[in-house]
Amino acid sequence: MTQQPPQHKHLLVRAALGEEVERPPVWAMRQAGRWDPEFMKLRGNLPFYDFSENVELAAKASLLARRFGVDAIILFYDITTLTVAMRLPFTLQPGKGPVPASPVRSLADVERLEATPDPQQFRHIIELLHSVQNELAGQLPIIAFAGAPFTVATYCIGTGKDLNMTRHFIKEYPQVWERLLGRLQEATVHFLKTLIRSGADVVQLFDSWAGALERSEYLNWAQTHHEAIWKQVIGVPRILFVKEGPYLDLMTKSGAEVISLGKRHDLAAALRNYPNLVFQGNVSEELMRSGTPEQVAETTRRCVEAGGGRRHIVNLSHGLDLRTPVANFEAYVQAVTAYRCQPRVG
Ligand code: 1CP
Repeated sequence: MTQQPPQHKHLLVRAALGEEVERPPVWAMRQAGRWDPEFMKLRGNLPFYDFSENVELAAKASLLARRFGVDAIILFYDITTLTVAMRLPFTLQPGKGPVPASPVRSLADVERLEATPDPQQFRHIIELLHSVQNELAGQLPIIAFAGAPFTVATYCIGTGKDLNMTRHFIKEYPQVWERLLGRLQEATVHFLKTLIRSGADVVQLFDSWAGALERSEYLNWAQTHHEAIWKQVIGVPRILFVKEGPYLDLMTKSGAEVISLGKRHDLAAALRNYPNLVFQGNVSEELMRSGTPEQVAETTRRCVEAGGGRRHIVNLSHGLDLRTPVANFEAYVQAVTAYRCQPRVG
């Protein structure tokens, strides 16, 4: 699955492949972001896309979490970075998130989106990957990611996490919606394959808002696309994240080898019920925001115990809240890096 000899495989990659490890690896979704005072200094007043398209700044932002001792670096860009490369520009609006310059409304709008944009269009991401790779010199694996078609489509039509508005749009423009999902699927495959070829060690698909769908909607708008993407995007460990995804039976059939769990899930039960899969999660980001470092350390240790040391990547249920104290993030990482698995007997 990887070109490196086994002794050089990163801890996170070994865990993602279900191999024996000395302790589970740890990182956090949104580890590179506004919760970190060092990030805020770096960010200054630059608009989001200007910041993330600046390779030097984006590389520094990606690498900030290294000082805490995490086991992976996620590249600093956004799920809308790909749609910008497809020629749908966005601006980031405070309190709203990414807003398209001109929301998709018609088949012609969909046709205008480039399904396989020339990698020149996202050259800054490839350069970012290379720059982070140079800086890391093989010390840590690099996670590249994409939004899944459903979640990215909600931003393209301008509804974001407002599911009622999204359903309203789909009722009004069913054909536009279907074509948009198809086009995003194609672009996502192209984008992730390019990043794997450029050296990404792991990829994660974020379908953040699909967890709120009814089962039949999930099957049509999320599951179909996860399966199609994972059939084509191969060669490195793949992680699927659906925020509080209720359909674990479907998530585990997507083709990803790692499934990210939320607070609704029981980690130990998932490991028992799906012996061929690896699970990521599921420390509470609410506790990370509001608890003491001691409480965070204790909860994290319980999560590591529930994982049993193998087939487990420690992470949060969702991303870090921007009010998370630095001392809590330190306590979270240290609780994992201090842990040692009991050697197996026999
Ligand atoms: O002002 C700022 O700095 C903007 C905040 C921000 C950041 C730090 C945005 C805007 N995007 C990012 C980077 C980002 N986005 C990363 C890389 C950094 C890291 O993980 O450490 C990643 C993985 C994302 C992914 C992303 N963007 C998701 C999926 C993950 C999730 O949190 O569910 C989603 C839904 C987005 C959309 C988005 N981008 C930004 C905002 C404010 C939003 C809306 C989020 C919301 O409404 O909750």
